[in-house]
Amino acid sequence: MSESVAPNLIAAVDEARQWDRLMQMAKLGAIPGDGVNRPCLSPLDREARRLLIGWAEALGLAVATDELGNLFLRHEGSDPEAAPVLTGSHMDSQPNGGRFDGIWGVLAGLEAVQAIREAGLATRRPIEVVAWTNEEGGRYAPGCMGSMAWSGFAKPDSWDAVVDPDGIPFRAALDEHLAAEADLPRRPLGAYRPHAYVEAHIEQGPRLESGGLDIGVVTGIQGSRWFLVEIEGKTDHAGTTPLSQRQDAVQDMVRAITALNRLMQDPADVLRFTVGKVEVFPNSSNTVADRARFTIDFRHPDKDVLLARGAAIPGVIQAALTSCRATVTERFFALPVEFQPEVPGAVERAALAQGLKPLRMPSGAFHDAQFLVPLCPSGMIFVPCRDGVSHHPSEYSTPEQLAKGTRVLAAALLELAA
Ligand code: HGY
Ligand code: MN
Ligand code: MN
Ligand code: MN
Repeated sequence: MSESVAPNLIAAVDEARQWDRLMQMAKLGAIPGDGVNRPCLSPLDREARRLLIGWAEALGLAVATDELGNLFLRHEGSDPEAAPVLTGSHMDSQPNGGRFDGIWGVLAGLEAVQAIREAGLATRRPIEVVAWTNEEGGRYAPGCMGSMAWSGFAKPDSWDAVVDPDGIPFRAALDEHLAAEADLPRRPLGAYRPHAYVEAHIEQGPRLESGGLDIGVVTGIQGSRWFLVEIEGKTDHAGTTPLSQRQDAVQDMVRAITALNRLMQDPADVLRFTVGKVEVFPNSSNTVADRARFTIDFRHPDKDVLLARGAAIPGVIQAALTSCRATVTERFFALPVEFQPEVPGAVERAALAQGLKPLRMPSGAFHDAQFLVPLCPSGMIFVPCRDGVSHHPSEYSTPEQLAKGTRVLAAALLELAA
């Protein structure tokens, strides 16, 4: 496509329609403070999917799902045999999440396709909008299950026994989900190799807003590793058991986390290390805990650091314990990725052609796009979010910021689907 963008395409992207859809979605799992809690594979998730399917079918898009519950909305091109251009993100949220993380990328794809159709612009390639299953990894670890299974990066049966906080195994939740959506056409997992993949997402950081910039042209995504650490001691009465005779799982958990903090020292402040979830059993003020469990979320843009520091985690934990035993299980491992030049190029051209201010930047958050890189040219579009906040009810982007992102997405899709 030429440097200028089809003006009728820009006009066809409807800011109010997109915002209205977002606010309708925000009601499904609404929590105080304008937040959302919409776990993957839940009745709320299915209600949101039915709402999306309704909009897609009204547009004349073909709807299909697959054995992992990934949802595809297909805009036909003049050459139905051509490899589709794929866009989308996820609809599941954090437990204390916001109204934009993930869902905007899915609705931006829908809005971009609707604008292309309403502007009467034909594409040679089909365009498919996808909602990936379980990107957040909140209910079931790891995250990005849908895109990892679809791209062949991971085998779904390796997650069958993973349980959610209520003890429901992943496989049971998925089977229930598939039964509830048995009316939808179902594709085999990993149906095709896309021509390209573009994911629109809020930045989840402060750079665009603080720089007064409109569009993040995402160049790559840092690496992530998740571990679950289970510490086993011996339960005892808090008033009668001498300290010298205790196998206190909480005390040893504290020692282990303190030792990990030393391992994760980084003067450059590039490394990210989070213990976000801690569970204690029996969790009683006057009983010495016999079990403690905590999660590790470790991230770094450099593969060697990710490998070296990650490999050291189990040994550092074992060395820190004084009386308990620890089991360390790795639950997610995504290497850093650099996006191939085609998609960032298309995104940057679309932003400049619309007189917007783009910034080439890496992503600190992981995304489904990470797992499309081995399959096809992939990339992402970021828009600013208020104070860079995400994974919190106060997460916010303005209707105008989101519409600018969708206009760039629409133009990039039009170029890639030519
Ligand atoms: O955790 C992440 O990076 C993503 O927002 N789920
Ligand atoms: Mn997300
Ligand atoms: Mn997220
Ligand atoms: Mn994502």
